[in-house]
Amino acid sequence: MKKLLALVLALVLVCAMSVASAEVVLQLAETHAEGYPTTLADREFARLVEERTEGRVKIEVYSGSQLADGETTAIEKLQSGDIAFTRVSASPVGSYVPSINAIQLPYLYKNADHMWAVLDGEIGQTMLAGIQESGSGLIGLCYYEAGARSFYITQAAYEKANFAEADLTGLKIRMQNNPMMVRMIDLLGGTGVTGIGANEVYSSIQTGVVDGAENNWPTYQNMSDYEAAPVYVLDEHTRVPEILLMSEFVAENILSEEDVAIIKECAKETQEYEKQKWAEKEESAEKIIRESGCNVVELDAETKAKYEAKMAPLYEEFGAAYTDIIEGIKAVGESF
Ligand code: BDP
Repeated sequence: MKKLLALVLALVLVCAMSVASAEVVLQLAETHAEGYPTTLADREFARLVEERTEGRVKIEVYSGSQLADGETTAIEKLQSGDIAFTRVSASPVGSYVPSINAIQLPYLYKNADHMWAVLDGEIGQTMLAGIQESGSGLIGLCYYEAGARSFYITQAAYEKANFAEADLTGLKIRMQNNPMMVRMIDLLGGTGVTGIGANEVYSSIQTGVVDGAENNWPTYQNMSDYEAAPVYVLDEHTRVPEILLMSEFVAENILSEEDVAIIKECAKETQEYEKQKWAEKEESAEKIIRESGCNVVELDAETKAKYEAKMAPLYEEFGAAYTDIIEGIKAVGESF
């Protein structure tokens, strides 16, 4: 009898051990193509996780919006647990976690270093933790660099509006899925159009659904948007970081606490890697665009101040609940 009991116990133990070491395969949804800085970082993240969990957790990276049609869809698939990870812009996250809007208001940062001092500091880390605490079903793992965003339009649209006066009257501009970003265009006199994925902007401009969009140098170049909308007006209205997100459902129901901790640590480590890849890509994208004969319109400080003044109501409309955070961000900027 004792022998039988020992055998059963041993069997249970072996089963438990094989369950604990069973391999879990998870998916990561990425909008950008292979080779783009965020995709490279996703792959580095997957590599680190597999290595550190000794093969228990494998992450498959699906680039080019293969897994989800648009970042909003990807976020929703994380909430339901259909997808474990996604790398998205902070902008669509703001629709689910409004506090995230406080770190992407227009003309909030003096430069990239100022933004990183905030994101790596107490404010940024509190905001990242707030993604889960808000009950969104999402876990913020880390931030990635995404430069400054500026408007790009067709030549006809450029002539129709008055960019020197921050007046976009009559223009339809594709914006990210975030009410704050749509309101931004309202304030300039134009119309914000949402529901168009970053990978659909090129065709939407070509078919006249919109007159243009706004983005950083790498996306403007990588998505070939500069061929459809060759005027790039460098107003640099926002610095919107990227965020690597994890599904809370997956973290709580599929993975061990130990592996979730490893995943969080690996994600943080890829931040510097992405920033390095970003710097290289930003430089090469700018070169390609300038050499292509695009009309790159530089704005002086006085003109940029006109954009800033027109967009200022967003601080009241979307940032009123976060004035302490916003003041904290400005305070960090004093040393930059
Ligand atoms: C790019 C972001 C990407 C967004 C895109 C957009 O890297 O995540 O999908 O902007 O405008 O800069 O939607």
